[in-house]
Amino acid sequence: MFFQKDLETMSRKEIEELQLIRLKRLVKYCSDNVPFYHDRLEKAGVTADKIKCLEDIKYIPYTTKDDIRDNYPFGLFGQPMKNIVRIHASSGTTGKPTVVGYTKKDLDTWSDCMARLVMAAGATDEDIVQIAFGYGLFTGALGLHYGLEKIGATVVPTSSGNTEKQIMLMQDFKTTALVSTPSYAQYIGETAKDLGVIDNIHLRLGLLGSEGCTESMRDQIEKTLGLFATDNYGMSELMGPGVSGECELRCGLHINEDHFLAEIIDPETLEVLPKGSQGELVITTLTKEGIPMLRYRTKDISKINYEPCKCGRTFARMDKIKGRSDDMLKIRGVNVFPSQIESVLMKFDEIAPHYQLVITRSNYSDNLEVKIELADSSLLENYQELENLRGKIHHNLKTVLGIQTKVSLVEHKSLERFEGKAKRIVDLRKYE
Ligand code: DLL
Repeated sequence: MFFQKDLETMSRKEIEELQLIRLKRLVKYCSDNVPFYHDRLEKAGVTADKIKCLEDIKYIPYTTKDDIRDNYPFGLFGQPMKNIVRIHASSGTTGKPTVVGYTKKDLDTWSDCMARLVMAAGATDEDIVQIAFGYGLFTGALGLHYGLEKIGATVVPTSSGNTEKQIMLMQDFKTTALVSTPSYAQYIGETAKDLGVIDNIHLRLGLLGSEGCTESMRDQIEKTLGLFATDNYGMSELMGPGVSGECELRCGLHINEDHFLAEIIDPETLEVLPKGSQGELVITTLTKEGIPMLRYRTKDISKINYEPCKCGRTFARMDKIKGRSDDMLKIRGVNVFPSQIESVLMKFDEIAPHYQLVITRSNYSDNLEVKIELADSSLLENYQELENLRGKIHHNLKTVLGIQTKVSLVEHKSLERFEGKAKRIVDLRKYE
């Protein structure tokens, strides 16, 4: 089933012609409306006229998360605030979040993109869909919410958490589709089993995303919940979910190429790689007004197949995300950068600049332990002071990361030292 069949089945030539027109228009838009881009493009000698074919995109400088941070909060917006109708945010690399804004037209485009992907996955207007992504600054819930409403599905905005109630409503409403992270879907499944109500669950479809999911984890989720699950990819800086998603054939995630121009680059040399290579995904948002992105470095590793899909869609398909070219972690669906943690820790004189992040998984949920070395072990002798310090660090980490952590203060010089690049992350999660 298609939402916008004429667009989703354009020939490669038509897609590329449309992308070129939009790319040229975008370069002018960015130069005219965003001082940051104006200066960058001028310095690089790029004008819309210089872009004669899609390959000429190589003249445009990359944009990174740091550029958004340096222009916090609204500096990269392409429209005055009176035209911005929605704000979302995700984790920044230090204390401040990465903020994005949408115009009315952006919200329309977003729901169209989402509507295409949920229909490609098999959702219909007969579905009753429980959205178990957190509503709020995170883009996941509202992105799917609007897309599903657009196709006429019945949306139940349960948000994340409160699992038993989630399961009760699932039975009472005869919910047919679940929107969540793979790990939350797995947890819901296990809880329903433990409660002895798994046979009363009527789910047939899982629209999963926002974090990695191996095929074996997906198998497990499908078996437990008795549904068919697709993978959906996106990021706040680009729009949120709606960038790409699997169709029912599940052989790659269709990129909404009329709105997103994708490239694959070598994250070390920053060279554009030949079609079909694996590398870092770079995306240019071709139509976004609120916060347009020129060649945004996603840091996600994937590759792209440009062959038309047997489902009839011609939009290129990206592989499931293979990893990251930076050290960002997804913990309980939330992006966590070690640099955010470091920025909190460095404010405390009582601790040494040595820490370790240990990530484990229990009950289908991630746990983050932050082990921090004391600057002076004498503090260990004063329990009350130690607890006060632990409490303060815990509070500040919660404020910056938005998730709970376990803070462990350890003796001076007890953490490993490194001669080369420090290895501070110990990721013990097992998905298989
Ligand atoms: O996670 C947007 C989203 C919401 C996508 C709901 C799909 C469904 P952020 O919070 O900005 O946005 O996180 C973006 O999450 O750069 C990837 O590293 C990771 N990510 C997102 N989707 C997937 C996926 C949303 N399907 C970051 N598989 C991205 C693996 C994913 N990683």
